[in-house]
Amino acid sequence: MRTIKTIRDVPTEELVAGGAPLCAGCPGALGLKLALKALGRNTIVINASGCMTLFTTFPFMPTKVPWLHVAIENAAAAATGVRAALEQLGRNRGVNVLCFAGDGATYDIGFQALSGAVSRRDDFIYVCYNNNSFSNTGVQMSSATPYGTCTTTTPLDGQGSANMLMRKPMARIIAAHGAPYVAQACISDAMDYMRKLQKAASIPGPKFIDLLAPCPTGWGFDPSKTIKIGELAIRTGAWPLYEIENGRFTLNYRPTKLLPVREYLKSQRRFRGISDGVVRDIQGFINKEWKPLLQGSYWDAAEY
Ligand SMILES: Cc1ncc(C[n+]2csc(CCOP(=O)(O)OP(=O)(O)O)c2C)c(N)n1
Ligand code: SF4
Ligand SMILES: [Mg+2]
Repeated sequence: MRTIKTIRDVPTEELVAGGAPLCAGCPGALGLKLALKALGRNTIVINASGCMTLFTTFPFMPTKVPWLHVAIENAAAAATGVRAALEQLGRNRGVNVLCFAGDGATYDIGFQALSGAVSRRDDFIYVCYNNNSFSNTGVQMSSATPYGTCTTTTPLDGQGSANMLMRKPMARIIAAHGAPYVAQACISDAMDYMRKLQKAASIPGPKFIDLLAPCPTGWGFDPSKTIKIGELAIRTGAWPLYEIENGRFTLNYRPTKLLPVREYLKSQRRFRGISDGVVRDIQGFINKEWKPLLQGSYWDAAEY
């Protein structure tokens, strides 16, 4: 694994071949490609059922590293098993065990397995590619779906409201388990994401990265805009980039001024029709969250 400091260090070798039957502009596909560039060939991928499972529709196998497709509930439990098997075989050294799972699999259906594996201090990297919904089955709300978002199970109610629940603060929940490395990243900042992956790989124990993955199909934007939408999420403060290393919080993107969140919301059909009041609520949540974040008081920040 070559350390990536600048873009020149990024390997040109592709460990994911083209031609997978995912949507154009798919953020999960990009997240996986970048993960394998950062972690290299000595990686075993464990995938929970979701959109990324389409990568490996039998008999096609586009990844040049081993790929274990498991049920939606148990990616982290499978990581425990893979690590134990590697140990028994004496082939443990330098191998990255990478769970690559959606937000539905992570925040909801596979949460118990993840919590257990982190509590046991098993050695794996867990990337949640977070497209804010159960996309593969028709864009249903998950507990990663932010307040104010329309999904097929939280449609507009006629008064400009949609999902009225706050998302689970998953990075914070895993940090509270005592995981040695936890981060939020976004596919639009590839260098930050790959740096985080390499740092995670250098630390023993459970590592968790919540990767914002703007999904053209589920969020309603043109597939050419995936990176742009991720940038807007970062620059409006809707998705802060940070890492928590052995309890030490670092904010990775500190803007002089955040863009108004309306810029982010108006770029996607999933927010079309929400009322000005809901937009004001969201801006209020972000303003409230960023005050403590900028002062380094992570645990005082209620996340949007
Ligand atoms: C126990 C169980 N419930 C439901 C499903 C059906 N299912 C397959 S993929 C999927 C969506 C997963 O959502 P997420 O983890 O966010 O991944 P995404 O589809 O967004 O990539 C669901 C609900 C399943 N495979 N197993
Ligand atoms: S629905 Fe979204 S996450 Fe799923 S394959 Fe399409 S773009 Fe990718
Ligand atoms: Mg999802």
